[in-house]
Amino acid sequence: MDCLFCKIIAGEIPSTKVYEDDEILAFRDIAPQAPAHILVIPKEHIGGVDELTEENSFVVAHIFAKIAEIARKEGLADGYRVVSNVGEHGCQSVRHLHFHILGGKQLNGSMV
Ligand code: DGP
Repeated sequence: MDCLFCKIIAGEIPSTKVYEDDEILAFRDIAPQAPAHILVIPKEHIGGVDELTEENSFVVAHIFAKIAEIARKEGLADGYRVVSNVGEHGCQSVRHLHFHILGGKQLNGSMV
């Protein structure tokens, strides 16, 4: 499958890893939009939030538990934003489920 994030998981494309276990990988975004900008992805290929089901969504609970841990380690005690873009209207550019952690500065209050 020609998926950029699957290639990052396989080590075919280098990344700056922040956290990894059997189920998930967290790495720094190549084009950071905040002082801290980390992507957290499942190792299983799931296209996006729109491909989550009762069968595969257990990994999302794990991802969010680790997001809290990662944010603490990154020193984001003052807060941060977790975002998952979905599909064309959501401006999703990589069709592999991912959650952006954005922080390290006062973020804009507007969501769109
Ligand atoms: P989205 O637009 O929500 O699908 O986010 C995709 C993000 O992936 C975007 O913020 C930039 C990031 N990205 C794209 N290519 C690479 C890459 O090769 N390495 C890393 N670390 N991040 C990438």
